[in-house]
Amino acid sequence: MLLYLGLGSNLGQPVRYLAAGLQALQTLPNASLIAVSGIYRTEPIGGPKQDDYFNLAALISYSGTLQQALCDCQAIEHQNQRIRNERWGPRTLDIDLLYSPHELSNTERLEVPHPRLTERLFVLAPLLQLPEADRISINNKVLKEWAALQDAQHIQLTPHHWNGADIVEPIEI
Ligand code: PH2
Ligand code: MG
Ligand code: MG
Repeated sequence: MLLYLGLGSNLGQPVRYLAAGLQALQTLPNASLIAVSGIYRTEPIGGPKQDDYFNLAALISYSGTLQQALCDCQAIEHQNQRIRNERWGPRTLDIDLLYSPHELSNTERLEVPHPRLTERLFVLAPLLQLPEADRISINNKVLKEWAALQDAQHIQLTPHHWNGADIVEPIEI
């Protein structure tokens, strides 16, 4: 199945954690990384006062169920010193299952589409850079329409990008 993921980090060296997350996804035997968005620096939404986040979205092809994908993503979070404490608190690495074209989950442990996907510009902006994402419709609105409804949430595209193996900054010459 195709699966859109949202990655976020705001502790330690966030860009390094995002890169480690993508590298771990690449290494999963039952997943392949199809596309990675740009990397955004974003104002924290919810939770305590905390540092800015770095967010990106990725599209993977996954052979398994959504529940298995959740287990795989949580294992990667765990390998990256993710400690679960306060809701919406700071974290080294968060990997959220955002959307899958043919799959739904509505259990207490896992909701796909992600229940807050339509409210968060830090998710919508990177997601909209991925293949076919402009065709995703949730509650009768396409993602661009949801993005237009957001209050100004401060987000900024960084010069960092995924080069297929790592997140790098362009070198000025
Ligand atoms: N994640 C949260 C809570 N708030 N804010 C930003 N900007 N980016 C996030 O990834 C984020 C957040 C909980 O997962
Ligand atoms: Mg999250
Ligand atoms: Mg999460």
